[in-house]
Amino acid sequence: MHGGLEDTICAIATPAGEGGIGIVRLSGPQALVVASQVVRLRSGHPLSSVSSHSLHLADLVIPASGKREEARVVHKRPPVSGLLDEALVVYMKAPRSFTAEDVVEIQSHGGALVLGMVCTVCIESGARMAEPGEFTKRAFLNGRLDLSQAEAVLDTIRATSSAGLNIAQRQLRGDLAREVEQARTSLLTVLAHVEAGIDFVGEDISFLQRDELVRIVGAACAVVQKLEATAQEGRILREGARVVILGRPNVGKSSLLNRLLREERAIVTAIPGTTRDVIEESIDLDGVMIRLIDTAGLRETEDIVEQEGIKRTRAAQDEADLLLVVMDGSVPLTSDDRELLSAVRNLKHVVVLNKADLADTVETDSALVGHRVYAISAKTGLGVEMVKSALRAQLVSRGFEAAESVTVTNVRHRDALRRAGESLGQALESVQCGMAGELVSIDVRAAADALGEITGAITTDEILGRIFSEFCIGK
Ligand SMILES: Nc1nc2c(ncn2[C@@H]2O[C@H](COP(=O)(O)OP(=O)(O)OP(=O)(O)O)[C@@H](O)[C@H]2O)c(=O)[nH]1
Ligand SMILES: [Mg+2]
Repeated sequence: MHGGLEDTICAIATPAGEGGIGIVRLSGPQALVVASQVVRLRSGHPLSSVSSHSLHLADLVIPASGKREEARVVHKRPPVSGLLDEALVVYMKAPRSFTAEDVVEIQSHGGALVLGMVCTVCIESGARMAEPGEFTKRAFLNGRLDLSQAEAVLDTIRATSSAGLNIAQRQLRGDLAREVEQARTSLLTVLAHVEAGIDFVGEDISFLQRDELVRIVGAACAVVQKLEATAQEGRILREGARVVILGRPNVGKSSLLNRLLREERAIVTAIPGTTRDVIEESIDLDGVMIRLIDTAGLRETEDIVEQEGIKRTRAAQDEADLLLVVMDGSVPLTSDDRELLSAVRNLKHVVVLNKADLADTVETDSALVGHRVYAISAKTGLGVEMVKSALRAQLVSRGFEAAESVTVTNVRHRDALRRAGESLGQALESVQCGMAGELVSIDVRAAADALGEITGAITTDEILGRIFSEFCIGK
């Protein structure tokens, strides 16, 4: 990313395409000066005279100044001079803005041409085009957000379920950062003591220190492990869970998919081997997004197309967060059913005995002992709500809804937590084995640094580049 904080940056902050309104955002020391080129307040006052955080009606104009001739041009030059649009304009004085810099937002009608022209004039007046995520990056660099909060901005924009949104909002409010920072601060205190001990006493840690050290490092370790343990579920809440529907042919897998989706998405026939390809659709289970994957029925077959389908079933199965195993409950279990039951025994799964509207002959079969079994009818809808609750409960077992709980959703955070946990485990072991303070402090330092990566207390341009390049321009 080029350019420092002294630049004034500009971008269209609303999505591309037509919209009722569109917003051009300016941030940086020259925001007011630049915006003044394109904004003429209806009140007749100069833009620089308005009070912060108030909205003003204005005309947007192309200025006649010669400045434009020498300027850098990014957008196409506007073909006409004069009036562009009418707009509402707000000035947010530093540091009370998203970036903690002077910000001007120009809300015009949401036409691509108008917004592009407003940007062009701003750029010709001294601003430069913002890089992807640069507004949020500035909020971070200016200390308005820590790194985990900056990432929560993106999670909020991309949230696909209410649960995911809820977690992103808690992270944006600093819940994760607070827990991580607390643990890191306690480790830094330990480090200061241990290092002082090394410098001044010139020998190992005293016994008293040792107890205290074990206590503090142990507490930090517990926090790290607690957070890390939420990551599996966190990923599901953020990205959705992959639930693969498995079973032998003709048991009603596609019928169940259709029933759960409440639409006739997959073809259903009485002919075994109907589904050949993998069919994937999303449903929202009470705030949790689930990708439901219907597959080709598992059996030995000579049919090349069906063989390929079964290959895809196996591949989908490997990437599943949960298996929804379907059996025909109106007939005795077959050897294929039994084989499948034992294959999924140690995987996360739910078993449904379908066609309960016909007869329920197998519910007492000993092969089902130890499995979570639901008798249902995809045809009538009987028991389907129970299956939905069971799926949700299997996927998100923890009380993540509780206001005080913090859930880790980000792979980068999980990785940092894992490294911190490993270093802390190592440190505890070294203390208990009576190792020298120097050795202990190396691991404690590594853990503190790993935690610092989460909040951005420890960071590199490379990490920042990677995080913010995922954002769109204007965010
Ligand atoms: N009576 C009854 N019939 C059902 C039920 N569910 C499915 N069927 C019937 O069972 C047959 C097979 O249903 P599908 O949903 O195509 O089964 P499938 O498991 O997807 O089959 P393949 O794609 O061939 O593996 C169809 O004739 C359905 O109408 C049910 O709950 N009750
Ligand atoms: Mg099918």
